[in-house]
Amino acid sequence: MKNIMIENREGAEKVLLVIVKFKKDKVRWSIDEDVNEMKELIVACGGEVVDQLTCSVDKPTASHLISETRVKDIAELCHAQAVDTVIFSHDLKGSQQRNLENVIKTKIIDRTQLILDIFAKHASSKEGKMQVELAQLEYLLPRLVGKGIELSRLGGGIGTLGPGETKLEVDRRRISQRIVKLKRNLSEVANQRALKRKHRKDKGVPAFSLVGYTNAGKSTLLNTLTQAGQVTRNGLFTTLDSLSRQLVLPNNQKIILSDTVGFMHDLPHHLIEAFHATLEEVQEADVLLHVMDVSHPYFRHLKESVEDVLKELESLDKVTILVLNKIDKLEDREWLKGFEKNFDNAVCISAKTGENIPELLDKISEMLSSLIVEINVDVPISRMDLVNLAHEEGEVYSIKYYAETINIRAAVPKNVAGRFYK
Ligand SMILES: Nc1nc2c(ncn2[C@@H]2O[C@H](COP(=O)(O)OP(=O)(O)OP(=O)(O)O)[C@@H](O)[C@H]2O)c(=O)[nH]1
Ligand SMILES: [Mg+2]
Repeated sequence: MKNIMIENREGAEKVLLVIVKFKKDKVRWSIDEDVNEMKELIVACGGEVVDQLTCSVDKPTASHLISETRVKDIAELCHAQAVDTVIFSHDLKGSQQRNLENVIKTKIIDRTQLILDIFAKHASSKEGKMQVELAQLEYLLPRLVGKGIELSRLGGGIGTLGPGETKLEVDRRRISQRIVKLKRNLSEVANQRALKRKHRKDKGVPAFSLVGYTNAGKSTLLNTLTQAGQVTRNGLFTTLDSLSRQLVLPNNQKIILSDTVGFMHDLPHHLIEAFHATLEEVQEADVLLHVMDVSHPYFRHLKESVEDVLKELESLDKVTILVLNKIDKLEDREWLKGFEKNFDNAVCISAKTGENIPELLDKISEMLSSLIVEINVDVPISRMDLVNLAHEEGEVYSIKYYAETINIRAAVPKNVAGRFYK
């Protein structure tokens, strides 16, 4: 699908940033944090913020989200600064976006559109492109409904089907069909991934998944540990696809390490849904490596946002190693020791310089041994299902059949061990 968001013209597009804050919201993000992140997103889209304005909203209005006075302020600023695009830090309904455009006479974009635009720019694999297109179309579809009202007016009075509406219905049908096709193709991709994971599981190779806020250094760490050659860059949402590599630990144990798309606070819901196939790597992982950029001024908030996304993926309870990355950028490291002590499994590293990587590898080995338990158990002769379970989930040392019992000796994942003792 054509890139529907900011188009990169010659020179940067002049942007007016509108930060929307709801008075009664108990938000953990300060205005500065919102401004900084929105600016990074805008830069990633090829825009340049020429001015900014904060709208403190008591009650959002159905028509424009913000008050009419503020809409006028924005229109004046746009005129004075020859702004090309106004970008809202809060999502807008289709009707609000159109109403704002009618008054302000400038292109209006919301945060979700901005994020979708970056994703569209960075998607390179077939799967990545399909996932982005799905998210874009799902964003677009409900917004076309509003346009229908407008276009049908052009068509004439009650009962007349205007040409605009006919075209709109065709567009809507085409988009809906395309969504169905993309979902079907993506579910095939998900099946292929599931099959690959099953092969790995059959071989008993544990899966570790790198997760974290965008730009935390996940891909850099994958490269340092496995020479994967993953693209890394100082910017938001560099990686969109999941990439898995084998890592052999110093004690010769093998694991699979996967890199994936970075998270962000208030990530649009249908983006998470569209990236279902990619994010399944996280959901299916045995252990998560949560990579944090500790040189980021608000890294504690970023950690909470990552945990929000993990919760949405039902993966917050997974065994997790907290990887406190970019320590080479810190002048003072004393406070970090205190922070590290708050967690059972935290390791301070620099993925870039390689500092403390051996400690991280030790931690990975340690987690690995805590995931597996050895069992030596007698089960009733009728319980062949448990023999199968031992073969499927673990490493079988011996199976001995007696008159009424079966003796199973095996190493199995901790989370299934209990089933043998019921
Ligand atoms: N100084 C320093 N820079 C680092 C370190 N790790 C990563 N970086 C830099 O941080 C930037 C982001 O790194 P990436 O590895 O692309 O980050 P990511 O988490 O994969 O980001 P996304 O793919 O966007 O989610 C790059 O410029 C890296 O060179 C580190 O330990 N120290
Ligand atoms: Mg990356």
